[in-house]
Amino acid sequence: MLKLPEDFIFGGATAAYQVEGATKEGGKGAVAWDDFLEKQGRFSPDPASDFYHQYPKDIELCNKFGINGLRLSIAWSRIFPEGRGKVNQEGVNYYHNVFKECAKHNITPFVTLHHFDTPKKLFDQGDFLNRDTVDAFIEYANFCFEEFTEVRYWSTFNEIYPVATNQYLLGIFPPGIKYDFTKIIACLHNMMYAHAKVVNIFKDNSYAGEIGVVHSLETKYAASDSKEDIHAAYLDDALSIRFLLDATYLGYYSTETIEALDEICAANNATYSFPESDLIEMKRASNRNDYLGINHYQCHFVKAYDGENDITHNGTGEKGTSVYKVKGIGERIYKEGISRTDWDWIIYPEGLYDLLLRIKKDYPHYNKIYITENGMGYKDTFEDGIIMDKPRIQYLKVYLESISQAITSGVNVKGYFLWSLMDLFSWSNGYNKRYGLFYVDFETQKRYPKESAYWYKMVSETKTII
Ligand code: BGP
Repeated sequence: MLKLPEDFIFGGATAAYQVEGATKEGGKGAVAWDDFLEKQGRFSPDPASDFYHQYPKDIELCNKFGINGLRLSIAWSRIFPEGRGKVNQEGVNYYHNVFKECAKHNITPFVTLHHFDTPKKLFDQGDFLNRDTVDAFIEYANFCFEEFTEVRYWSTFNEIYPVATNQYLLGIFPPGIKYDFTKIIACLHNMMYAHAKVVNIFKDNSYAGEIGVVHSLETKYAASDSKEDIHAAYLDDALSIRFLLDATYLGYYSTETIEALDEICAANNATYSFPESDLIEMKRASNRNDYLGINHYQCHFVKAYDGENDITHNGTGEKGTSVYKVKGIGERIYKEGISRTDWDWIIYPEGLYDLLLRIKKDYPHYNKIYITENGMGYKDTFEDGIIMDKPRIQYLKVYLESISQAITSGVNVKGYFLWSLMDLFSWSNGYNKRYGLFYVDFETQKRYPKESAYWYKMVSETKTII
């Protein structure tokens, strides 16, 4: 049986918009998602898990189930309803109360400043394609560092690559644009630049605590040994992994990254430019990240593809409906004998092990790593308050084992935040894709521990992956 270190954090992960609900309460300003979801008419972000009102209950549950870290995000528009300018004191007080509750139960909060929810006013002016948003984000971050001195762990952004691609490649996040690589690259770079600026401010002002960024990193493998498939996997990797890690840890884009970008841009009629002054700022930040947060759920097998762009997102849980073929990159395929979830997410824990080892090798000054999200979306069934979720336990077990093996191989992983603490609202899947350790009856807002919650408690108490 594999072990995890004594000081390992066993956390639960959430995000403001996915758990709080109360989107129009407490002086909160609008975000682009409010209108986008209303227009789609598939599901509403209210009540979500009603964390806005239920947080004392949820934080107490953490404590009862051996969870000693809570990953959460601050809703920018609760603090600055218009994105910048006037502060909403009610929002500020709310987060102080949440942190107070965490302290009461010995739970360490890991706080993300931006988890997909730019205030609408800034979003409508171009979101991170507009450098004004970068300036507003810096003001907001600075405000939080000054105000929430009880917080010790900060992350600037959650998942820059999915922000860029869900907004401008898949079109499943507002503003719902597809296949626009000029926008994708500008968004990736501007957010990485904003991250660097904020890290530099944090360090220059010697704020107490630690700062990092949370990247979604899903390992890419070639679908076969052919030269073409190996190249397709390299291109997919360059845009979704190497670009971000170069920006974070080198402060510039390596030759491999630039060559891949040029090839992708040529195929998609796209352009990019990275101002020299941005790279100077990024270089200064590249040695100052205290940690890297990794969200990892799956990996991809990539095969060469020369057709037109063709993407269908499986947002229903109907297995086999997902299509991902991208011009100038490749096609993501399923592999015989490798299982996947109903949402077509490939379960392949070796992918996490390989990723962790690669980071250690390619970016040796990464400092330390937290797995900030990992978990299994599943259609849980509820019978008289009993939720048996064996497939989830199996999923968590194999991924925790790969983390333990990576630690044995010398990677400094300090904690794990299971996505998600309780069932919550999923951006493009609504409420039937459940991830929680705690089942939420969304009508009554009652919480019920699943079988996995008892299992996780045991692992956290014994540090043994049973
Ligand atoms: C990550 C996001 C989370 C969460 C999770 C599961 O990308 O950071 O916010 O949504 O993925 O994704 P989904 O809800 O699409 O299954």
